[in-house]
Amino acid sequence: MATNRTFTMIKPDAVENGHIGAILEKITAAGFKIVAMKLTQMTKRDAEEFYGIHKERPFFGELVSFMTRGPIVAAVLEKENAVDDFRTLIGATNPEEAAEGTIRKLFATSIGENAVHGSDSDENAAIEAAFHFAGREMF
Ligand code: 3AN
Repeated sequence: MATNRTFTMIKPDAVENGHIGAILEKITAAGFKIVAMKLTQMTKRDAEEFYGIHKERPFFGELVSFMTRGPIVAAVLEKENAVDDFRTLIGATNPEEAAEGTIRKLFATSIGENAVHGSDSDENAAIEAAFHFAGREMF
């Protein structure tokens, strides 16, 4: 059953480039309600666990060092059909392939440094939200 919730991170590149406010504006303008949010920094161990599914991929080391190099904004978002609608709003993994107006088209610089994360399933959204937030931090 759909939970109508998804998990996102504004990644270190977008935080460094001063895009937190503009990205949150796009997210809320698209009808998502923020039900949890914080500025935090992942440790190497956190990133290795969070991205464990990619550990055999050639870019894994690069991904872990990128995701730990500075703070991120972690958030849980609520909207009907949240997972799919948020993936549409952020656009393709590679910003060169992302549709016009999507967050990655506007703010990402490369396939590795692609500004935002969005969960790929309801199951992963719940796992990823619980990774970053205690129950009392989600509203
Ligand atoms: P998405 O974030 O669109 O779900 P995934 O799950 O395939 O994409 O990849 C997770 C993260 O790994 C991406 N957001 C990106 O930061 C990084 N990544 C994916 N493919 C590459 C690649 N070819 N080279 C470098 N980093 C990549």
